[in-house]
Amino acid sequence: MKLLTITAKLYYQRAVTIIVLSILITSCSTGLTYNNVELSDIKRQAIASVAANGFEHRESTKKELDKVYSIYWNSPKLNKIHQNKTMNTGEFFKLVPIFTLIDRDGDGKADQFSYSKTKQDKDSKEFGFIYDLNKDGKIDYLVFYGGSVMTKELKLHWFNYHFIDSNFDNKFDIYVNNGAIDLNNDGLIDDKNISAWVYDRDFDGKIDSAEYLGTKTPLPIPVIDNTVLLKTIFNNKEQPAEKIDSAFVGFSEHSIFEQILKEINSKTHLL
Ligand SMILES: [Ca+2]
Ligand SMILES: [Ca+2]
Ligand SMILES: [Ca+2]
Ligand SMILES: [Ca+2]
Repeated sequence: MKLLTITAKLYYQRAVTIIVLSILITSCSTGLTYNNVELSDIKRQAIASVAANGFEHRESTKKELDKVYSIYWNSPKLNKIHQNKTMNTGEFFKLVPIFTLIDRDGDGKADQFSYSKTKQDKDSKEFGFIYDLNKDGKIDYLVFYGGSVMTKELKLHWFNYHFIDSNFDNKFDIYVNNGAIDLNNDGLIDDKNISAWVYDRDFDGKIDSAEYLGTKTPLPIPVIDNTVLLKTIFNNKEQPAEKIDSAFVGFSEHSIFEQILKEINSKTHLL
């Protein structure tokens, strides 16, 4: 009788141990992997590798975070961790008033945001991926979806925009058109690696300098009175360059992207 009780106790303890272990294993692993690496590790490693990169290495930072963007974009999980009416006003937000934060890798923290017409809308093109490079709990690097453009080889290429807060003061000071540049104005992108970079180097909210990178040598773009003329695929022969100012690139207060950054950063507990 005693032996039976001891055996039963042992079985009970073993069963409890197995249950506890499997709970622990399940909670440690999201199961979302890419090439056998956990998605959250891919993001963490990318941030660790680019966080120490200075301004000189901005192109490699861009490439690294683009890689994370496409891996996450192709991952199946779309876990909404916040969804509500936007706190922002203005024409853009009236069209897409629902603000959503999405966890793509299952670590409970937001990797993506979107603005959509309704809560059920799954096809909103107004979305981007977010990074906190200096790990202060605030987003300082945002990659916004652009759309598809045609390459010289007549292949589709998905381009995007990078918005960067390089001095971590919660305001963007670098804007990148990443992959929709058409320097010879033939209606096709010259090279998907060519990007236009626009800078506010003294952080006063106004554009100071700009250049094309990804060309043989950097090509400076003139800045006149807080505006630059960018040769993008969206222009035509009559209007060969797109005139953009500090509001367009998200530098000045109340610009759409400043407001987006503020809204994302107001959800500190989800970042
Ligand atoms: Ca996450
Ligand atoms: Ca940050
Ligand atoms: Ca800044
Ligand atoms: Ca400036």
